[in-house]
Amino acid sequence: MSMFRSPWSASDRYMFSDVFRALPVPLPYLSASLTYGPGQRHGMKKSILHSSFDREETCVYIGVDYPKSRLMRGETMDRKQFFSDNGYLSAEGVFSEAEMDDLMRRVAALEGQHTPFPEGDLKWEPSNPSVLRNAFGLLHRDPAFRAVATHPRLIAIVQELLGPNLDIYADGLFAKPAHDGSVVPPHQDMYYWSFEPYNMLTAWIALEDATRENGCMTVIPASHKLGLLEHEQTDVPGNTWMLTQEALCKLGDEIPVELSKGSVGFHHCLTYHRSEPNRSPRSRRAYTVIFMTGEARWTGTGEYRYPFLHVQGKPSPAYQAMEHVQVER
Ligand SMILES: O=C(O)CCC(=O)C(=O)O
Repeated sequence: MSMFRSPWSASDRYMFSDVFRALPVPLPYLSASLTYGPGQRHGMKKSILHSSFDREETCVYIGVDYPKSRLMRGETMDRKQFFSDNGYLSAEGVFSEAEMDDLMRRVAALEGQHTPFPEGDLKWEPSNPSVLRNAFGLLHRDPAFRAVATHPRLIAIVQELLGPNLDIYADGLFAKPAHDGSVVPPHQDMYYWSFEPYNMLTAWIALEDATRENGCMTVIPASHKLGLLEHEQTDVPGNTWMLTQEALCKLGDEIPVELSKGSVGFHHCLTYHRSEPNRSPRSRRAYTVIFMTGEARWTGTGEYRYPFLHVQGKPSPAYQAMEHVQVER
């Protein structure tokens, strides 16, 4: 194994293809994927280019700092591979600050109850009943949320991860007001949902910067590979299930997923995740959209709370069956 530092570290001067061209190996022998971990805030992520370029699996690790604009561009990394290996992915700068500000204004209108909304779709912070903790079914009531949930920039990434046939199962606001936003205990989303196969993901859209201080999500990389684990009931309002102690013991180390405003964190439906209370003076709000593939079948017995939304490609059996089921509103 040889190891050398990139001469372009911390520089924005070269495109990924330039890096490739400059490597001292012929391209046919090079298979590469760009991965990046949590770390620097506001879009500057420490990136590593893993390259396997000869039959002896010699590796070159090159430190490259890619700015936000670079990470946004799909062509520079194998996002599908990263997501399939790790069960999560962060994409920087998918939405603009202005797009997020517009949704934030709409959240504020909901909080002030200036927007008519079914009370059952709103959940308030137990410690502060004037502050929203969750709001569900937003895309069915507000075209601005629907536009973000189905935005081509978002769908392009979801399509990379799940394939071309996409439906939306549900959407919701996950808000943590400054100082008292409450905990979300560790869980796998699939424990809450009634679909097969277990091949769904959540797009967690950061309406504001999400940091360790204000309760960003933490995930355990590759935990989605362990299948559906045992959960037990909690008394946290809105989050009724958490992984059992026994299940938690099987899992590895967790990492925080810090995201700047307008960035999107994706997590697989079996990926362990949780979030801490918000102990900071800054609120942390996220809009989440749950996607399913064209294979998704509904395995539940009850009625659907919200109609599914067909996005593109072949509609799933779950979506098709919905036409025959009364949606409870
Ligand atoms: O926003 C959070 O803190 C938790 C969100 C969550 O559990 C989810 O999106 O599945």
